[in-house]
Amino acid sequence: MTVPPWVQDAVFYQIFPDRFRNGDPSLRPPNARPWGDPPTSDSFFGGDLRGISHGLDHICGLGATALYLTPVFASPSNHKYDTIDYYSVDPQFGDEHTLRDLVGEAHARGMRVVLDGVFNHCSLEHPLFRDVRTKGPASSYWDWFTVYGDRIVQQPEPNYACWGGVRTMPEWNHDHPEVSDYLLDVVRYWIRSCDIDGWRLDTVEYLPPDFVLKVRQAAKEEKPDAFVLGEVMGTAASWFKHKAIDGTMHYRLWEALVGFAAQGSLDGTAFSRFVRFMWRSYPPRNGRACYTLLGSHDKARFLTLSGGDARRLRLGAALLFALPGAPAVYYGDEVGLEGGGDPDCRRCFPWDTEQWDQDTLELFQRLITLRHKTPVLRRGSLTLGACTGKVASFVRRMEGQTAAIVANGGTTVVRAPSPGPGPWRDVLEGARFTERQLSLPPLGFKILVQGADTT
Ligand SMILES: [Ca+2]
Repeated sequence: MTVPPWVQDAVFYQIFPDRFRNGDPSLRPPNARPWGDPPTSDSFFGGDLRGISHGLDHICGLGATALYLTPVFASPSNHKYDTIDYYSVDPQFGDEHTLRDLVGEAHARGMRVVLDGVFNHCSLEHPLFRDVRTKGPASSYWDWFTVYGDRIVQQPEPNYACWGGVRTMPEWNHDHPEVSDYLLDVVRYWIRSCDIDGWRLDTVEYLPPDFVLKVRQAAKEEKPDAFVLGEVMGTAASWFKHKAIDGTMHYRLWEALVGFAAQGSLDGTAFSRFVRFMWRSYPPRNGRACYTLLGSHDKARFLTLSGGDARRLRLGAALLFALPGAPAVYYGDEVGLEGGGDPDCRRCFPWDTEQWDQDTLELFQRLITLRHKTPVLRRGSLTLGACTGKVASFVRRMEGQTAAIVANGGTTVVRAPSPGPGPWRDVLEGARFTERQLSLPPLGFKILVQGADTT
């Protein structure tokens, strides 16, 4: 199994396109809300693909090297997880040319672009499902869906397979060869037409593994180093065993980071042992290709889960960028954007820099720069240092370089053992470190490196 080598060196930036930036005011959803209003489950704000192009300076300035966009294809909703037409960019976002331009601009900056593939289900208004609704079993597409009866019934309960029982999201019948072919053609089409670099597969646990395997094969046939990232909420070990995906969205690590850094509910030992357990649960090539995150469109913002305490967000970020995986920044986290659960975690990006938490932004930039210039943080092994009380300690090793992070999840000053014999370089302080013990302020951390120079 070959996992694309670029992924282990990548830093992702996730964008919810309606909320990142309005780059083309002529593309305006009906009833668009003023930028920055509180989002609701059905509000639109007018962000678009041109806006993402305009935001590339900010994203590159942060140090991100890959974009993950939530769905961009034609759909009636603001989140676009209910597709109407897999072959059209949603007209509120732009068109195929705008997407091709965006990918081209990203590539020119050395960045990759991964799109969201929602292949489990479609919209109630997808033309093929409409055909089934209208014609019943006489429709040529009747077998493309799973209907329990001889006509479609939506109320009070849908009588057809639909995602999570949501009647507006009928599920494809992937066992039908024509359905599989239809969706696999979509996988190929956007790689060929816009040169995208991979697919994030929505709700992959609901898809037949054989179909997911075919998606991965189709993507690699079009582009050998295409990345196939699955949204697996539980453990992804069986998906890796079957070589169906390259990496997963690492929500299990996210839970641990929230527990240790945001909420203080996990102590240093429990947190670090869990992280090591997760790392050992996956083949290293897949572990390094896991999309590790502090936030996403499906979770309350890390800063909000931290009770608004930016020190906790920074502690989470330091761990995220020092641990294995392909770390991701959810748009706005880097400037201290807050938000509770969906839909509040999908607020508009604040382009007024007066609203930014500059200290947090600067730390994200420093951590990402450090990660890019320190190979051991991207490719090294993972072992535990001395973890006691609220202190977690991780050591990363590869030939010629060692790094360590010691993190204090508690709210008092602590002294902790050095992760190993020095001398080390304290890379955030820019100082030589030779002590046998180190002192950490409340919610503080230290990143130490020894071996090959990182400059
Ligand atoms: Ca717009």
